[in-house]
Amino acid sequence: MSSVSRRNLIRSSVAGAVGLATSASVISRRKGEIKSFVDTGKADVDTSKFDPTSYLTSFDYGVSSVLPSGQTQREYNITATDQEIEVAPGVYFNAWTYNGTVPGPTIRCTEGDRLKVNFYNAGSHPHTIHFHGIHASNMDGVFEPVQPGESFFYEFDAAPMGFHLYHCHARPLKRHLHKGLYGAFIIDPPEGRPEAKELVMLMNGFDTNFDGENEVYAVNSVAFHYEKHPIDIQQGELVRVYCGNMTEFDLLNSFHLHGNMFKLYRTGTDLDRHELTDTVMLCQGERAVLEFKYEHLGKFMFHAHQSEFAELGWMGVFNVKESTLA
Ligand SMILES: [Cu+2]
Repeated sequence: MSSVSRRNLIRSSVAGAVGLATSASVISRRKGEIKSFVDTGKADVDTSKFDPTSYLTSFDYGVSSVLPSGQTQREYNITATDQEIEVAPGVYFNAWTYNGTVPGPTIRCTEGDRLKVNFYNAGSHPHTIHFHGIHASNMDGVFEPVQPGESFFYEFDAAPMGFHLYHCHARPLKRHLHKGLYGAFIIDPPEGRPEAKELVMLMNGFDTNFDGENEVYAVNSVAFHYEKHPIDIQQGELVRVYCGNMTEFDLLNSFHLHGNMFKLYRTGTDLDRHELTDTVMLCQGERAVLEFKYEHLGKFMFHAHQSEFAELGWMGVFNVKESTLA
């Protein structure tokens, strides 16, 4: 039995003193690790290398041009590299990255745009880029592993509108994903979405001691970053979160919002149909667009509703301030 299924068996064992005792020891061991990673003596990660706050609102629209047909073309350059990243102050992880960061750049375009992606593999293992969405089989990034030192050129028309992902599809998939080869892929509807403060949040985790489980959880890679650096929003302002789950090893992750409810648009592929809730559970690779406005001022938490993940780093705060909007 793999460690993953064993772990989930432990978690799902509802009754029995043996099961409960095992769960408790797993959690307390991991709580010890939280303490050690919080107490490395370093106040914060080096945000000159990766700043989760600026990542929230950084969108890569590529180099755009207009084709003779009138279609917009967007060209992106993506390079895979082996790179050490800091997932909590003083806690480092040997990642594999797209363009040097985990997650990679947020690729953004409009439905119907022609996308050209120049992929170069400067890493030490074969990689690919598999985009979610509709495209030809030979552009799917699964059958042509790109060897170190080699390139591949992906070309397709962006469809359908929604919140998608891209990630490496080389085998073993679990390893290539967990190492950090993924990013957000937003295809805007041709008519756009209503004006909002837009934030990208990819939920992820890191196995820092190679035991096949995550020791650190986060949104956008750095444990507790948005608790330490709350995200300012304005009272009454429409906020749109593109929330995706790229956590490996754990089958589910979740987003829970305090003091409010959000409109949940699953996969962001429908502008009208939504559900009103304060918690969404997402499987690996699943994503959603969340929209909300805050009525009350002050600090409000958002975090995984799996308490263990929240305590191991997946915890943030929105700071709602008086509106300066007209
Ligand atoms: Cu890979």
